Amino acid sequence: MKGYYFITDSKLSRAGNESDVLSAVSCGVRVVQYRNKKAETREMYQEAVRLGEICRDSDCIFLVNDRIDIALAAEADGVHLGQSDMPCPAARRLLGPDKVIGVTVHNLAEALDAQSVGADYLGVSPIFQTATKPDAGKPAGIRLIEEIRRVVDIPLIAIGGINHDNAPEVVRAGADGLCAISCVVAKENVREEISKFQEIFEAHRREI
Ligand code: 3NM
Repeated sequence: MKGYYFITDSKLSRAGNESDVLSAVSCGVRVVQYRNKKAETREMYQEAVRLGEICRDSDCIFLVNDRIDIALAAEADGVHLGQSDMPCPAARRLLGPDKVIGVTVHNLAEALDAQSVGADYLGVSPIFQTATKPDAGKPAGIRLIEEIRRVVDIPLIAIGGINHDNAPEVVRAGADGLCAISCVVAKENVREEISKFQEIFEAHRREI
């Protein structure tokens, strides 16, 4: 779970989720998260099946945000859970030992807890101010990545207000991956934006 981590956003996307995911896998993205807070269950299921097929064809991990039922029905590789979603141990009982479970954390205590209950990776957020998720809360800054990095072994994916200018400091702080939504899907050339993030990641990554 290294490098740029892709999350869909149908509200911000210019080209649509399917086109965006095709662009992401064509750039070599290794993880795609299907996040859709608005769609009805039927639409979500159908879209998850289609996006999952695209990812499977490219050996890319396909995760569903929040909806364990959709992840199971669409045979996704796992889920990403927020702090108000299903608790990780309950999700693990439903999904079994082999599925990937990511958990969003906002502080060190949440990070230690998520690791101890079996999360496979952490979303660390929000690093900077973001308009994409209005209820994201106060930006934590890169210090939160450094702080969590010192005590947690599982991969850390940084999210929230990340752009090409601030991405280097995020990677240098110890993030294993980084995600930017508005700076990618709302832009004209999604591939170009992702490739720039991948270049930044390779230039600044630190081996741990
Ligand atoms: N989760 P952008 S912030 C999906 O803080 C999401 O948990 C967040 O979008 C959190 O890259 C966020 O446009 C949106 O700031 C990030």
